[in-house]
Amino acid sequence: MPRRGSREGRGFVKLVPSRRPGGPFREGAFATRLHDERTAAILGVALGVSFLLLFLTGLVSHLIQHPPGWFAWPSRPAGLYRITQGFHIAAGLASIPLLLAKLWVAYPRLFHWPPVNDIGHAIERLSLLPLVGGSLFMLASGLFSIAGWEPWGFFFPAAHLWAAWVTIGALIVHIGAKLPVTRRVLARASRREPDPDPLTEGMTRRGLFATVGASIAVVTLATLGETVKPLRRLSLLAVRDPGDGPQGFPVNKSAVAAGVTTTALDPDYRLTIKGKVAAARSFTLDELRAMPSHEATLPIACVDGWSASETWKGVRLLDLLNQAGAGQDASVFVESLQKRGAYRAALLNPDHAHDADTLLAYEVNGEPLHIDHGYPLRLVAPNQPGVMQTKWVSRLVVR
Ligand SMILES: Nc1nc2c(c(=O)[nH]1)N[C@H]1C(S)=C(S)[C@@H](COP(=O)(O)O)O[C@H]1N2
Ligand SMILES: [Mo]
Repeated sequence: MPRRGSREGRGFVKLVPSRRPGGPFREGAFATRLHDERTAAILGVALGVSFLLLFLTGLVSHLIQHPPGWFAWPSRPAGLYRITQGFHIAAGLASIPLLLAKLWVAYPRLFHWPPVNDIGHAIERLSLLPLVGGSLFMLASGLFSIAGWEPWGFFFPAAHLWAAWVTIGALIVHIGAKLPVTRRVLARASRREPDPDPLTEGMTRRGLFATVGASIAVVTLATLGETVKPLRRLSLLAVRDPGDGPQGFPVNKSAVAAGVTTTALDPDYRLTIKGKVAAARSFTLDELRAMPSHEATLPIACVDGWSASETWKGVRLLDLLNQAGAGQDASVFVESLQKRGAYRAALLNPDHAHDADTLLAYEVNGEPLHIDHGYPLRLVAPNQPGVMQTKWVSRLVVR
């Protein structure tokens, strides 16, 4: 006589019909090689590498802007941030065709029968929700943000960062679950099978990869010009032309938008230095111009992926710090005339504050700074994100 418990057990299993349903669930419903494990694995490896590099470059950019105690971003090499952030945006854009292809190749797996084999399989399938949702959110929110379109009520960097942790966590679970299959199907690489007949089977696997590769090439060539100047003319999809704007380079926040049109032109303008100094000081623009000047060619590298290298002239921050008697380990909080807004001030770590090329610039490319570029004074520092190159500087607080 069967025990009660086992009969109950069978009753539970019966919730899932024992017969495989038809339609997309039937065996061989997606028989072409475009949906097979090998195609999915190849796209998966490419996407996995891209996502890990996106995560690292994104994390670096976040840490630079919100440094915890253990993190100090160096001021050299001067153009490094331009490269890490330029790469972040380029890899993010290139991942869009890659992700779409991967989802299309893998979607038949949603119709797996039975829906779950065991607990491990259930976890792997559940992790697809944060993985797919997170990936779509990351690429879409990044794209909207660089396009200057933020229809959400939340602050982009925070949402982008938190979704990144969720996505990368789900990705690690996914890699762990798929590693054996991936290794097995990729090891079979050398035994090349003939391509299927394109007339009866539609696109070949090689055709799919060529299409994805061509899409990536087009997206990259049509946007990279916003940071690689020789490609400017190809930049049909780029949001920014790095040569467009007053004095030949872009403006993110204009003087009007920042509300500084009167204060920046005020004849009573003074730059003040205070905080942990031997003596607080203040300087008129003429006094600053009379000090030894220094020139440096440095990029403005925006987190949005555009960048422009210019030749700046101004006083060294180091000279001002020495005049005020600040210590060698001083960090400097640089504040703008702009009263409100997330980017009205930036904290320079000691390395950046004491770099010989860190300037409070009053000229660019031989001309007095345009008001939209920060007249009377803007900060420029080597290897620093654009958001921390404060414009319309009015106060330095030494810490
Ligand atoms: N005071 C102030 N400085 C600022 C900003 C700002 O909004 N306010 N924007 C920053 C950002 S995001 C960038 S990329 C650069 C843009 O510099 P540009 O306008 O000279 O090209 O300025 C930075 N300096
Ligand atoms: Mo920026």
